[in-house]
Amino acid sequence: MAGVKFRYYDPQKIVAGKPMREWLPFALAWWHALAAAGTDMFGGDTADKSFGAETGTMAHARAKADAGFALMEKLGIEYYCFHDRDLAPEASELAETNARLDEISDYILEKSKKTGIKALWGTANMFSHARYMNGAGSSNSADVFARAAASVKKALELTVKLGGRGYVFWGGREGYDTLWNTNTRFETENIALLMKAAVAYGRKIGFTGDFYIEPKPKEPTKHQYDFDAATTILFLKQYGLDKDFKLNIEANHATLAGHTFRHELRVAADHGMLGSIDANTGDTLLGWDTDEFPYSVYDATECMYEVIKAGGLTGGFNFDAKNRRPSYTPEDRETAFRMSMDTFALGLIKAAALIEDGRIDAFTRDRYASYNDGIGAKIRAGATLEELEAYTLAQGEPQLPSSGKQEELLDIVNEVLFG
Ligand code: XUL
Ligand code: CO
Repeated sequence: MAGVKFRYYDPQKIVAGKPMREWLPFALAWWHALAAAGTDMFGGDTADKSFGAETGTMAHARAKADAGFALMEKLGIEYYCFHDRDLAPEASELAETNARLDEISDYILEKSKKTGIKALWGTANMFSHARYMNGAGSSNSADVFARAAASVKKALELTVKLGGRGYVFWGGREGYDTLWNTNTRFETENIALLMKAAVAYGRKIGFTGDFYIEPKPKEPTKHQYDFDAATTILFLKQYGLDKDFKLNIEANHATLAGHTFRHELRVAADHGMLGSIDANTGDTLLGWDTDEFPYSVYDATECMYEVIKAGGLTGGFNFDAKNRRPSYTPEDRETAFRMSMDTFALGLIKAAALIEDGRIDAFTRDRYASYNDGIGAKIRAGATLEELEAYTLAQGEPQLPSSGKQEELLDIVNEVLFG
């Protein structure tokens, strides 16, 4: 039971036909909540994330798990997301690295059994180590590709063991910095081969969840292959991966790609591929991935409108977010989660109210009324150019389309949101 007082989040409250907790499976990101301590390009840690143990040790790995579960229990968060590297420090040999992962996942599994808190998704960190300087699946080195595959294998095993709903590929360095040294076609084929091998192994060991790609256009590479939702969907369809994969849409990645968060959600949903969400926000004045805790009720309302229309997520809402560097206390951490959970809860309430109000949906539906019958119905059935020319010659020039009424719709949104 959550020990935190929320203003809007009430897990059992029914909104749009389902309890809030079913619409909003919140998750804690192990890397931000339990590791990131404020270091940036210009300065070191401000927060203390040692949790009473020496960092880089297995004792610290256990202390992180203890702190993570305590925080999730307090907040009533039922899921967490992890990279292999977040759980236990890497050793010099793969066998020892894997043994450490076995040990810590046994420890986490015990906590999971006691609390019911499970993994939302797992992934392999294939971007931090120097070996991945040119990517993992897209590396020019076949040995690095093989090493990455070994990490994916282990991370999939961990995901299944920890009850994960999904497995994520974020192509951290799966991109290029210059086309002068890059065979883009070869690299994308290899990324697809790594993903195909992952699907085959995952299904073999009983992973029934979704694989996700998390699009991001750049950073750390100049260009990343999984640039945005549309690019990623094309890639998945081209390589026959679209039945096993969906998308994990991150708000800050959307804006880096020059889209709104809502646009990326809509594109994914239009293709039946909206799987999960990395809930955070960027800063319009900063051109990088600042991973801030989401606070905009307007953005959250737009998000939840798309999620309700899509019928919900197979994944959840992973707070891929960290406190600002000067907000470094444990209390700040708790407040950040509480504030963002309330933001999405209020977004859900307001999105449901917009749908219930019905004016916007009715307007959008009626805007296309000219396709309901007559020539419009013929177009929808696949009219030829000759037929359409004959129609226009007989009919004369068309009238202007009906007004988009954008300002009126924005006014309705304000009215529903703010009264
Ligand atoms: C990086 C990012 C990652 C992924 C998981 O921008 O979002 O943390 O979510 O690798
Ligand atoms: Co992310």
